Amino acid sequence: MGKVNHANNVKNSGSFAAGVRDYSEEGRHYYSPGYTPGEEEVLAAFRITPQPGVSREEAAAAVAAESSSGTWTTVWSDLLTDQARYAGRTYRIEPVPGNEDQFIAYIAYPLDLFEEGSMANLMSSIVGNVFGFKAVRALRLEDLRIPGVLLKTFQGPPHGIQVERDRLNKYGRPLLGATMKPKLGLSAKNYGRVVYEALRGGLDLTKDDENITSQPFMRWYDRFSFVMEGVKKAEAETGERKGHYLNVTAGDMEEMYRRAELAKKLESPIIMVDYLTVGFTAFTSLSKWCRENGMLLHIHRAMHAVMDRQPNHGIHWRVLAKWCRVVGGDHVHNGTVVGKLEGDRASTIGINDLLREDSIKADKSRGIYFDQDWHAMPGMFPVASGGIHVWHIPELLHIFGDDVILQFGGGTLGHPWGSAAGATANRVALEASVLARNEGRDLLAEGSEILKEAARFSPELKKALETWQDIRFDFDTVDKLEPVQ
Ligand code: RUB
Ligand code: CA
Repeated sequence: MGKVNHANNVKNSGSFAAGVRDYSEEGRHYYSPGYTPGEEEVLAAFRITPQPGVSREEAAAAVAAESSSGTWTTVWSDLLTDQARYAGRTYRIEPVPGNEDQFIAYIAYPLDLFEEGSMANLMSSIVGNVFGFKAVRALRLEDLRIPGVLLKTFQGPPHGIQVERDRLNKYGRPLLGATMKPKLGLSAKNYGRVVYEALRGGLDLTKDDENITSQPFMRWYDRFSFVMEGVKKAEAETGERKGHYLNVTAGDMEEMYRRAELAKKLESPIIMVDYLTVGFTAFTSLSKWCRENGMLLHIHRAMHAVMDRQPNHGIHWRVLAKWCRVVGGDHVHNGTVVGKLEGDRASTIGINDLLREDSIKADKSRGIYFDQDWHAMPGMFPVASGGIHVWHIPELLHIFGDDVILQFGGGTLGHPWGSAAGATANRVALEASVLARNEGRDLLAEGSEILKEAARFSPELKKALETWQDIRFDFDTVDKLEPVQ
């Protein structure tokens, strides 16, 4: 038995587990340069950093093998099936400009490898054991093309952008929201009051923060009741539809359904879930419940940075975002570009399109490796949230366009005159920016002018502009796209 060799045409090129397996004959499927993937295959782009001494071809073949049908040694039972049919194939290898240690491997997986409608199964294959594989120092899933035949076995967003606009009766502008603060510690009655103040001041939607569930200081039943009292009062006073994302995240599925049922009974238009911390199977069940019960679903992405922030290891956010649309949310956080949290500009805009459009073309300058058609799956609202305030509004409108939810937590509740004034300031700034854009003005060049003009008629906006005049988050991005060659 020779050295491990995952590719028959790179004989004995590596030795990360010498003598364990000779892939020379049966392993040829895992490394098939020039192979043309079929329309029905799942395609992955992995950033691979091999161990010293392991060739690119061998590392790529090893990743393809471990994430599909192979294992570390030859097993007699391989001969009982057709390995050619079930192997993942590396069909292309690309260098990473400016980084000799890494390369991109494109792998095609046959449709046969995946169960219909199971994100858990897809993940266990493609981002499963392979991430701990010793032959690679680091591994990152940059993008994943899900073929139409597999995509259509998933539900997708319970309702989507157009249905939400119709239900809320709001058109032609971004929706305006806010995360309620302090995140933890308010009693239910005070919390409901904070919601009411923000909504009556001009917001469309308010939101539980990711870690509010049912703590001793505010159990979920009381929170839901007082919040909906606030929502209804604000609706009655303003004559507009309003909503609050009631977080139903809980320790088990039965409890999540119980909370969702109360939200429905109280006529909340929307609930929310932390889709990564509850897990994809729980998320799938809740998403189906939302479609069946006419409930909108907001998705918080708490924990995403654990998986997506390291540039050389983990799962890129664009993949986690795609999985969110596949399984089904109506909104998902996608960063702000300008705010307090990490997010490269071109990449964030590319992901907005992946969330909203019917079909997206591969474009490496935006980090998109594959064409992705959504086959009539509704689009989701990206949510821009995290350290944004009124000065950012013209630029946010320029970056995101109309189909976005702009959420100002600190930027609403931090207004010196209270959250109703903070909400009014943001609503006036947003409507003035939309009007200016529709009149053909340049939001980037004239943004400050547009806001200052509007502030002449809005003391709340004037005060907000003074308060957040010098607050910026000018830090270097950790996870940058490399230049396209
Ligand atoms: C917003 C907030 C949200 C984050 C989520 O508070 O705490 O949980 O925006 O992050 P504030 P992301 O508006 O006061 O900063 O949107 O990147 O997932
Ligand atoms: Ca938060």
